[in-house]
Amino acid sequence: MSWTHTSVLLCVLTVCVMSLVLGSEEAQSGNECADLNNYTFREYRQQRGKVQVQYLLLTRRNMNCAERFDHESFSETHQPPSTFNISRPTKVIIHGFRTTGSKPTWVVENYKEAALEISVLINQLQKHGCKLESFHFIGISLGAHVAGFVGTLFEGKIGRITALDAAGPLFKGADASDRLDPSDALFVEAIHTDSDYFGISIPVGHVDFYLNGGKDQPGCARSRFSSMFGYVLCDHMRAIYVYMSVLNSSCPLVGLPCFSYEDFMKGRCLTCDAFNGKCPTIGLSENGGITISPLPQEQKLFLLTASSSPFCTHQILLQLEVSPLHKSAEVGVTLVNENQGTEQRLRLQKDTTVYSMVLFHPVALCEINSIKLENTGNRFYRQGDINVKSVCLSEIPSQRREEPLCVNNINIRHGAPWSHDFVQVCGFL
Ligand SMILES: [Ca+2]
Ligand SMILES: [Ca+2]
Repeated sequence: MSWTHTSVLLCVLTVCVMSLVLGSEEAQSGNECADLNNYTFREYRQQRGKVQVQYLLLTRRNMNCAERFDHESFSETHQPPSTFNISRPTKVIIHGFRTTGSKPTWVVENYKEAALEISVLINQLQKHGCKLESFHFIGISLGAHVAGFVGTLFEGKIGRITALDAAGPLFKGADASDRLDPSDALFVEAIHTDSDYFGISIPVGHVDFYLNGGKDQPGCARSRFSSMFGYVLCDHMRAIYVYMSVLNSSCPLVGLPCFSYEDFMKGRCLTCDAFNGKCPTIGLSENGGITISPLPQEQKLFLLTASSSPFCTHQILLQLEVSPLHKSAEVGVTLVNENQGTEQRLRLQKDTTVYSMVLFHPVALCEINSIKLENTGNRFYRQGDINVKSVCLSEIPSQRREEPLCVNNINIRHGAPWSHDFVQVCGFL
């Protein structure tokens, strides 16, 4: 499947269907590859607001050359496209907002109309023998709610909906029947990456993955002076890039159940006991790898990701115990492996002596060569020594049989960083 930045953003009123077909016929030999028409607002007005749903078919026989089709292609009097194999699962990818940045309220107005059109097609495919549970809708932004409404029309019997940063504005306060929710498919999963702007903040699936808290993503610009993509769309589009990367890569992205991102970052959610020890994963595993029954509803899951593909990172719990301080302080914690170090800061308060915090690092804990602690202090007054009774590291999700890596009784002076080398070998699993 060739998903590119532009193809993902092309046209809101476009539905792209990919059927995983291994047919024997050659696909559209001699024909030009079909592409989506990207209507302008003026063209849309000229059509008097009529929704134009376009369908492109991609199969393993024509992975890079889409075939256009319409409702007629699957009507009783027509033979379906030769590359379409009803016995194979079908992925329906529904696009989201336009790329122009203009507010596409005309699309929001018509999302149910688009869903109705798609439901006609699904009905026709059913008549050809396709099973409802074999459909997997992947909805991008507004497309997630279109998929949800298609699901409503089929009473939640379609197989799966994956929401890639489901649209937030106008949907957060909507009734569950007017937006994506867990009742729309047998399994609904949502990936949240821009819930403070274009995306939705409330959980809308059986499980909801909040990447880096779900609001802002690492590597995305925070300045208004950066490009349109960097500032406006980067967080929102990250869900798509992460999903594409997971489909192509070998490293898993697993979510940990937790009440809030704050609790997660404070190390209060370390296991997947609620899932019988098997953390839900982003990707194509059946039910996200969840084996418990019944499925949870609107379960929030948290994970940290890197800023670029393949986005995987290791989550490491830092536990720190210090002697009581006279003033608040700050510690810089750097984890180092062969060629990279990651530094994160921890604020220490006068009245607290025990801290825990989730750190991220590109490699597993067993590959980390050293830890460095720095008394980063305060520029405006002289920072006293920090007496660290113990500093411990452990991998998240927790492996019960693994003891944390600890160093005890350290004194860190301002301006004199302390570091410790680990001698360790990664175990064989
Ligand atoms: Ca719904
Ligand atoms: Ca954001």
